[in-house]
Amino acid sequence: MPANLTPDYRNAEERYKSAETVPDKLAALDDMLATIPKHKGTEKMQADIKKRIAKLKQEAMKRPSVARQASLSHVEREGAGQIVMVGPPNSGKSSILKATSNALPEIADYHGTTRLPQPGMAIFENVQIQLVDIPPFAREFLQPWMLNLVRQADGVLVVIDASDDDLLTSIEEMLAILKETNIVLHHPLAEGAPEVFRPSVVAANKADRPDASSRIELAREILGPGLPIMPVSVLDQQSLTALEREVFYNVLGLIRIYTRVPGKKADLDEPFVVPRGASVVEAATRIHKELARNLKYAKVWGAKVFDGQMVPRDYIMQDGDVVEFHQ
Ligand SMILES: Nc1nc2c(ncn2[C@@H]2O[C@H](COP(=O)(O)OP(=O)(O)O)[C@@H](O)[C@H]2O)c(=O)[nH]1
Ligand SMILES: [Mg+2]
Repeated sequence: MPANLTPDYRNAEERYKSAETVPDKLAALDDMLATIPKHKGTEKMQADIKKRIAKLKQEAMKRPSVARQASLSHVEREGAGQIVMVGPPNSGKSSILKATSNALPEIADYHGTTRLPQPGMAIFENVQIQLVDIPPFAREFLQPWMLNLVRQADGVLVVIDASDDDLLTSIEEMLAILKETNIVLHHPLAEGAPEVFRPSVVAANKADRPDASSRIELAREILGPGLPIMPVSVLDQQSLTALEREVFYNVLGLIRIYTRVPGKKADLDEPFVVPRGASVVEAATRIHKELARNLKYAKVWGAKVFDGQMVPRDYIMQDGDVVEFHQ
């Protein structure tokens, strides 16, 4: 054995091989580096260990949200709004999170891979929406903190599996759980909204699979008009973009506006996100309180006005409006 590896080193190496989490792997690699005999014969091995440490650290940086889990019942809100994903096992919640965001969730073809809330930022054009993946919304997996997250989030994305013959059974189970826990999911623009509800939409995922559309029709019947279904597939980018759009505009009820300094071009990469229905003065308040206080009028470039039209303080902002505030 040219390297003369010590039992301590071998022990650390064993721990590295069997480690399942990033922190465990990192700890084992650190021990390997500390215990490896330092001589010419192990130089390559030392370099290799350092490389693995650097790579893991970089990976860990890409998922800061996992490390920041202070308590399961609360996920710190980031971006324009927080959407929690609710659905039966295997419907593709983790896959949707992965396809729309920078998160690296575990995806496996067995039930209940996700045991912790797993947030990621979905990038819809130029805004970020936080998607939180949680364990399956089925009796077998249900935990109280999951309900708390659903109650606290800005909106709910229900993900059902359009390839599953037991689709209706799992929807019924989910609806029963919601009923028992007094959580009402409803689309904000759908008729018959109760006074208190969680703004929601349903994604029927795996729409690429055979017979998906007939299953979706059956699902529409049990979910009713209050919870409209959007067919999606993680294999179809357009369907995911349409879903993000729906979540941003309708579930979260948000629009994007851009500001412009007189004589300069608007920065169309830096939207301000404001609630749908916000007036010029309300939008100004969100951007800067001082700005709103001294606001006299604004000039707006957008779909409902002619270019640079002077509008009063109570003009209702439209998505994509460019606004120049005047004091
Ligand atoms: N054909 C197809 N398979 C999908 C789609 N979305 C997810 N899957 C597969 O369905 C399985 C379960 O997905 P996963 O994201 O782990 O489901 P989760 O339990 O809801 O998180 C995995 O094998 C995925 O590859 C989809 O849109 N189309
Ligand atoms: Mg999952």
